[in-house]
Amino acid sequence: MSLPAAIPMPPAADDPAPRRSDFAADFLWGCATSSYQIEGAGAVDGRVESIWDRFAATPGRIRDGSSGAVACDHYHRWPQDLDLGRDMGLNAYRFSIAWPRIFAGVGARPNEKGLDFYSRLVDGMLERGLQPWATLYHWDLPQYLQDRGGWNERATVDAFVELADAVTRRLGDRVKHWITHNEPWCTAIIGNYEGWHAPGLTDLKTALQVCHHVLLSHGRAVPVIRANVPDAQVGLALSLHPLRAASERPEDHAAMQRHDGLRYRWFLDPLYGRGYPQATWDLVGHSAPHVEAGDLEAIAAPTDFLGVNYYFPEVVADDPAHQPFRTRVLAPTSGEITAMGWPVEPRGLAELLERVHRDYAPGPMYVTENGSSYEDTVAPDGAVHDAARKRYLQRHLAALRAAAAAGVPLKGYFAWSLLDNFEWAEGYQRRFGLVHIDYATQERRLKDSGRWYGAFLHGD
Ligand code: IFM
Repeated sequence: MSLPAAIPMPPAADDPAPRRSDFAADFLWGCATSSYQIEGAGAVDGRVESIWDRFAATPGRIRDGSSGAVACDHYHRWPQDLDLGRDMGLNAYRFSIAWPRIFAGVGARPNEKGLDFYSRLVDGMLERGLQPWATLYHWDLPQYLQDRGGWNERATVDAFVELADAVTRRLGDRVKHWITHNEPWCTAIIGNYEGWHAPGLTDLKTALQVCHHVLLSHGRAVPVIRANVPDAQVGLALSLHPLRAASERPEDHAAMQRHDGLRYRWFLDPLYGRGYPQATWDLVGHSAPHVEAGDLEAIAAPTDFLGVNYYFPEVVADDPAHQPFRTRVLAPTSGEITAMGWPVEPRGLAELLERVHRDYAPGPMYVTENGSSYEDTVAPDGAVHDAARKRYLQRHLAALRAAAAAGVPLKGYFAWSLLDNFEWAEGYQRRFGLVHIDYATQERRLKDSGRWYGAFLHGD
């Protein structure tokens, strides 16, 4: 397992500007979004409460006290949003299914109005030449399932398989690309151990059981999707970071290895048939998940691609105060950062993709998210001159080209995100879109970064 040794890479001299022709002619170019972050229409057409509605309604959970109740009103304005994607020159669009729109309760029949919405949306994509990429779970668990224990309960695995079945039966004639889960790390660890995402729990044992059930639900959904969609391409999207040790000290190197065990191998090892990494299993002790016979085989169901979401490298230090991992991820103290406080390191993208390819050979790989948040303003000329985001995008596409040249079987790239949207615990204060949203008027405005992406896609 090839974890590179330590410390930040030196800033690279600028790579030549990327051109579309640097990539294969059939390369997919998309933008990604997720249901809760953009749809709004919280109580329309039979949608029920999600854990994010409940979390957002809890004082102090969301930085600006907001919620996804209205968001970008994409539920009603999707034709305009898809037009923007088409005009930019995208040939793919990644969206997610809101589970609370599909099942209103345990034992309920699928909600036809919810399915109809996604059916219309998919037709809209196909009419505009956008290949639909559907994610089945991007964090908006129905609250009624959380009330029964959420992902900590094995029954939620069955409920997810039922969701996968209902949705792929309805959309599988037109949607061929399926992502079971987006970023299981966030579902499990941020939501149940770090606690700053819904449902807001802070218990390691719960988080690792949630993680196991999320991975199991992925593996159990794969054959169901294949049965309903014979020509399906199925995978999942992981959020991953290249790691750096905070210093040359052996303690920091060891901390980086321990962090790697949880952040990277805890997910990828079982997905690619190696079971949970023993060192991490031993480290977590009684917090290790309950695993039943056959679970690991199910999790390792063969997939057609791996989605990688990349934002930034993590710098890890030894921290004896943080048991059992004794690790701390450090905030950057120098260098370029985004409004999220995340370091900008395009080369990290190539490094990460090369490592995953080398370690697991997952087959075709897609960058299923990559993007940046900046404090955008509308200039007097009516435009959003987001030069930093444009540069971020250019430099990451140059890194993508480098990874492809190094032999990574890259097949596509999805910028996060098409629209500014509800950035979870940060509310609307953090903007990631290539399209600016004026939340007071719902006016859409293509930013300079979106214009650049369009020019890149329309160029040679
Ligand atoms: O907005 C999120 C998205 O929902 C999941 N990946 C990271 C993005 C930026 O934080």
